[in-house]
Amino acid sequence: MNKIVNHLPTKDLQALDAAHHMHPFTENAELAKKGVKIITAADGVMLTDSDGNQILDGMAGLWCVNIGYGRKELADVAYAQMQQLPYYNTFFQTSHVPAISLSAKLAEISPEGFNHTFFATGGSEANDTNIRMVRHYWAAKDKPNKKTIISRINGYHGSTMGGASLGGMKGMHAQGGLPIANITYIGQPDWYNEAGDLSPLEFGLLRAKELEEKIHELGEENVAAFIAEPVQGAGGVIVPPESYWPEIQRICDEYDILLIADEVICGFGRTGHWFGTDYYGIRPHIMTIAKGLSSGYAPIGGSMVCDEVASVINSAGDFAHGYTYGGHPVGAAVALENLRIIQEENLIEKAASDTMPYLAEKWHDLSNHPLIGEANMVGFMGSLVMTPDKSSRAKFAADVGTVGLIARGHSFGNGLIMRHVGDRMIISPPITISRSEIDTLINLASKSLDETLADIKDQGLYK
Ligand code: PXG
Repeated sequence: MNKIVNHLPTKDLQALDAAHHMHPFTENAELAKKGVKIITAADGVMLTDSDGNQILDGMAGLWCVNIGYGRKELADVAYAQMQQLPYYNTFFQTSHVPAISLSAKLAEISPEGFNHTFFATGGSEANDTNIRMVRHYWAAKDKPNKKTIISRINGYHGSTMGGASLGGMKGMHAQGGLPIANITYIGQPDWYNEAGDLSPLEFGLLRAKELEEKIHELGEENVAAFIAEPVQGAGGVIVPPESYWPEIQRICDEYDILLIADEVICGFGRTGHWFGTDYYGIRPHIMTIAKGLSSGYAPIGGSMVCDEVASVINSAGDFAHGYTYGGHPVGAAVALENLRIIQEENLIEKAASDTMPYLAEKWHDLSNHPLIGEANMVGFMGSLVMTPDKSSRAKFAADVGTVGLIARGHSFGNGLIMRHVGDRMIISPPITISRSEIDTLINLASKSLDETLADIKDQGLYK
């Protein structure tokens, strides 16, 4: 393999980064002082940094490198596609082979009735498409007032104006005058933090019924759609109680609104099925896809659209919407090869029958740790909720995220990428992670929790 190894020393790269590179979701000034961690290579589940350290990537990049790093087949198709047709678009009555083949492949692997895809370059753009598509759909059906989209507090749907508005992240709304008009929110099904004395089943129903109340409040004639992630990812791997999705489905069926499942993280094997909607038995009208679609090797995303919605949109004249790089030939070719590998190597079935239950058992054992109040795992999406008192599900007295940040520091220091969202620790490893790599992940996570506990006791935060 041709490895690119020659680069400047780490401190020079860090200085250049601090001088010229603005980072997303980062306190840039703080980072400039500390010096950024620079990843230079990766193989399987392991990253290499610019000092030659090996790090186990418990997050599959940003929840996306589902088949693991270093699959040369994907590089080969990208190279071949760039030589044959590096770019063409699908506007104005043209198309190209990779976009055609990928849309057909997606129709094959997706749930019954999903035979159409509108491409974008990532999840945010695809969710912007969804906002426009569902409003256009209702307008085409002579119901132009059906514009409002209901979403959830602490949901994540991207970072564009539309995506961030669909998301229910207060910190994002506070910057840039969001949300855009006609988007509104209901509560999230976070039993651990928000249920009080209710059982998970009671609380799941309660939170689902908020959708019905919101529809009544707004008037069904004004509601276009409800959007949600099957399992909230960026919100902290919040696994809804079992009662939640069936009740949401009942409400969506009963009222005349569209259901958008944001599969950007849950899709392409992460839950042990092709889609999170398969895991929960949900029947959406639109699915947002990105990330695992190409395992992150090239940027591509899209909206998978059910037959009924597609037929209305396709019969309503010109859908005045599209992105220069939507369904880019290189991204589409890479995605197709990624799906071929997932399918031919039975990666989802293998994980679901072996490594996923193996990790789940060990992950749940971590709830015996004095710091852990609850361990959640769906497929390969896991969270650990840290608490100073398991019996009362108490929060730490320090600001939310203080302990999470300490735990993340220990984890990175121990060579494991395990992230924090507030005081929850989260993982989402490549679906190809092996049993022995899982053992390593668990040992490093456990060691990091021990060190965190010792630290916060020292600092008087464990109360
Ligand atoms: N929907 C969901 C469910 C996502 O998780 C997007 C849409 C937006 O996709 P793009 O490709 O535009 O980023 C996402 C992205 C995190 C983190 O910190 C999560 C995402 C992106 C960046 C960071 O967990 N999810």
